[in-house]
Amino acid sequence: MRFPSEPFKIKVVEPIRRTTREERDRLLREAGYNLFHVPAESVYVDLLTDSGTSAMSDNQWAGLMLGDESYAGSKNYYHFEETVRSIFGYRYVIPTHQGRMAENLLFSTVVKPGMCVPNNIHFDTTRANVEHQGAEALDVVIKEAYDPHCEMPFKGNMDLIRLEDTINRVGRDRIPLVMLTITNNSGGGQPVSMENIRQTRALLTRHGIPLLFDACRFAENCFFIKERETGYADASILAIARELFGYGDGCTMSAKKDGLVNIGGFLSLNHEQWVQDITNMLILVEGFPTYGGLAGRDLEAMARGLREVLDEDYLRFRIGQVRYLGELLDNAGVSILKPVGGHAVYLNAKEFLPHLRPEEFPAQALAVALYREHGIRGVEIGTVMFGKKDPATGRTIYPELEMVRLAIPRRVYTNMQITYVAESIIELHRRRDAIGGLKMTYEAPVLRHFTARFEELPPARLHPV
Ligand code: PM9
Repeated sequence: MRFPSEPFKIKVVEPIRRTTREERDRLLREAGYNLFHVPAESVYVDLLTDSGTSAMSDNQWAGLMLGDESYAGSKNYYHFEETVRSIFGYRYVIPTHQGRMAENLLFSTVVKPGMCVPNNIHFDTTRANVEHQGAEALDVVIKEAYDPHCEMPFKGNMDLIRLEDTINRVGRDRIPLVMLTITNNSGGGQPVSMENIRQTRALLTRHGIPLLFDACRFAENCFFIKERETGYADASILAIARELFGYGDGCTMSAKKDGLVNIGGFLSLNHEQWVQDITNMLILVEGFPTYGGLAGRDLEAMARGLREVLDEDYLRFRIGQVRYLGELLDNAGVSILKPVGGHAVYLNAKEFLPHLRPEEFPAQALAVALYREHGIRGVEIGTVMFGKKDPATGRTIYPELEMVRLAIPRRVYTNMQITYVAESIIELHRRRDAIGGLKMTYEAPVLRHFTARFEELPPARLHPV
């Protein structure tokens, strides 16, 4: 079946409140046109993120009741540790309350000012944590990743020629590690192939540089390998994951994605000295190494979620649901980033709103219009999130892609709700000429998208549907 139906039935429901256009218009004004500041209760379909928004299974909820809240040596930690080791294969397992803490602990331990950390594309928290150490966060993805129309099966791949040039230019001593983000969130949730991972490993072995994975969406990446890469059609997701992680020296993980939990993360590594230093820091900022900022019950839910996410029926539905939304939009002539990625559909705002200039934040304007007209919340992944000021000229350097990401929470929305999203966007697309741009009136020095404020520029009003 091309779009598999839900491989679960619904046991508990959470009512959604419908709002009026007038109410959403007021909420937008109060939020400074920043959708992070709109109350979730006033959103009909919330596609802001797939992070921490999963519906847990009955098995995970049952696991919560088995939480052992001992300060040290909780039995849930041992279950969690054994689960992570059996999937990822690294020796040490360090729980953290979410992914960015894993990044912070890693980079504050191994990255020094003036160093450089290459990645296919850094996610925003990863980039910010590298830069916070006074180091350069360098994106070395293949150039096709920046072409929204280029259909390639593994558009998240590392550009190996550029990576080798970077190592030769920067010097091995200034590169403490290389990362691969699977799937590549900032490039559209695109997977990295096993072949590319193998070659990245071989290159780094020649230079004596460790390879780490940003593993947030590892199961989705493994499913794409099974679907698209020769030789893997009959392999289990677990076997693919074991091979993939076997090419690395460790990983950071936000379990809020493919851990199928609402909070949690971890670091898993082989490097003993790093682990010792990270553990000392963990005790200072998160907690004892057998809970790392989480409750025992959270560790149990994470252990169970990491097993469930390997289920092929689940992954087939998951990837199929995202693809379903992408194909409805594509067939209606709405420009999206192609091919459709693992966790989200990305609207190409430059082509959706060709009448807006880059400095009018087209993707943010599109996200605002989608919420105002239809109660759907997406997130800007473009100039607001990744635009930078050139320190020499003060001018904005615009990112290559200007997109609105519609991230689908795992096991949360029915295909009918996804159809509603598609129809709403197609309707908005028909009347896109009436969407005006935005002017930024406040920005924070780092991760500005979370707190930025805007004013609307005319023409700002669409007529009610
Ligand atoms: N990603 C996302 O929505 C949540 C934060 S921004 C709304 O995509 C990668 C590839 C991520 C990621 C979070 C993190 C950080 C690291 N790497 O949010 O700290 O996509 O658990 O993880 C978000 P935490």
